[in-house]
Amino acid sequence: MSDCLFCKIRDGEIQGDIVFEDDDVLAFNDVNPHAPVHVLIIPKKHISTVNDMSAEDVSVMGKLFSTAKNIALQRDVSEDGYRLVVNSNKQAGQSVFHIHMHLLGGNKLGPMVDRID
Ligand code: DGP
Repeated sequence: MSDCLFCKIRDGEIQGDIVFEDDDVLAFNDVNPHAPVHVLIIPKKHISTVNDMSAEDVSVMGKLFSTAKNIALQRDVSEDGYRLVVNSNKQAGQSVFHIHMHLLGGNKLGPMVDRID
């Protein structure tokens, strides 16, 4: 059994508020939303970080973007705008080590990162 939280949501061992699923991709609402729309989009395949991607994973990463586009349309944030974020490793704030794309929208978002001088 996997220790990965998002693999457990994928496998139904932990309940997820799923908004989209196909053979390769799963999307569910973030448990701790930072915006009115905050959806996490993951490859079903366990890949820990962007650093762990291989050539065969390129197409599923493209599917994360097309899924984000479709969900943004469904949730009516396409026109006003939304943000897609993939944190990679600890210093970037990654806390769950299964690649996930954050889709954030529904209000005006602040600066993407604190300015570092
Ligand atoms: P990151 O910091 O980029 O690794 O984002 C991880 C996100 O995962 C964070 O926004 C909170 C969310 N999260 C953590 N645990 C759960 C959970 O059990 N269910 C759901 N739906 N989201 C979770």
